[in-house]
Amino acid sequence: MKLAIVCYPTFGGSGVVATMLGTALAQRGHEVHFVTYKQPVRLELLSRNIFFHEVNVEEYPLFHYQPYDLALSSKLVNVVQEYGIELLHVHYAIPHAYAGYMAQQMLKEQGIIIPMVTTLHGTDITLVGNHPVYKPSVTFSINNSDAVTSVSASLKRDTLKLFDIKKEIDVVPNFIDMSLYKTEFKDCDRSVMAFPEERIITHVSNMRPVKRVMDIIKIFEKVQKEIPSILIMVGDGPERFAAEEYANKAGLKMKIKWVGNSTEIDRILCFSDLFLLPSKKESFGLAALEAMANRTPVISSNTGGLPEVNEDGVSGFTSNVGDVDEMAANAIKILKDDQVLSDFKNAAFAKAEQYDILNIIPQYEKLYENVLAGT
Ligand code: GMT
Repeated sequence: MKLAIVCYPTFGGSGVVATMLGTALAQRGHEVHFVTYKQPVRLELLSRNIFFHEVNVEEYPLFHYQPYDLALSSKLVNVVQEYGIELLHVHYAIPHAYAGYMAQQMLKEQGIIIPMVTTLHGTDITLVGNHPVYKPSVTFSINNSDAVTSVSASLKRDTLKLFDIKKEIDVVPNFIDMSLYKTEFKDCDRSVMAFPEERIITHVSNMRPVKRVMDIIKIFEKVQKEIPSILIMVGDGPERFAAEEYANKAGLKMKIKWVGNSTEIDRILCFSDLFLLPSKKESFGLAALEAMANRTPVISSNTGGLPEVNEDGVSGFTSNVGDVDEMAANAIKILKDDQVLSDFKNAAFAKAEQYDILNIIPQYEKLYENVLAGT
């Protein structure tokens, strides 16, 4: 099959999932064309079956906002015509589903019928898409997709609650390539970061308000009073400055390492003992799954799709959003005893295995076949 994948090329989860999906499909013999404004951060182009098409937006002084969705739909039309693409798979509704729909209409005029699958990732529904300035367009593009998927059952419920949806939504959960985590030898040398007696606690995110970065610092502040530990903060974003300032004032400067946007996430997670994700909202929590695949238990909030991924009392613990005291108490429960920690690590890994890419890719392939059969 020849398909075009539209996604955000950044560190965000939706772009990472789209990249992993496209890469796996290419390995299974499909021809995959990524269409986006920059090469996706995790995309390795060296494959016979992977293509990347950059969307360029010409700047013009008249425009206060450059029309990316127009440039994207035009690019899609060109790529479909030039490479004989059979299907569009757009990740993140805004503006990708809208641009995809426009491309479909333009192609129809030339007698080319091409189906579009839209995958909803979370903030395109709960935070951004739901805003009145976007809502009619998001509703329209979801209802006019040939198939719609959501990355968790929780996100499906939210979509049906917040929008007037007439289309069936299939839940196809996010996934991880477990073969990468099953190798016998792994360089998890923790001595580069911590002393032997210290536990390593980690957080990875874009540090936007929805991640509640201050809660992370407050949880760690309590934990480190009971357990010798360090906190590694991976990523960057608007909440970092205030959180760093608070941490420094609380005397935690030497115990927290802010490493910024790292390309060594798996290496860091591999030597971590605990992962913190106390988000206000999370449709899935891919970062938690990546931690679990690295045998790192998770302390998270119980919002959105997080309880589907992080099983309370098994792969870690879930608590109400903002319940820093309970999250810290649960973190201490996991970290204070070697055997308990080891049990949680094994359980986190076992839970991650449910989301192995091998179980999920066939679901997408089946969906593509159904959609193509319907056109
Ligand atoms: O919130 C982020 O970290 C980025 C955002 C995105 O759009 O890439 O992540 C969303 O999609 C991910 C992949 O499906 C999910 O794992 C995240 O939970 C979801 N974020 C939110 O719902 C806040």
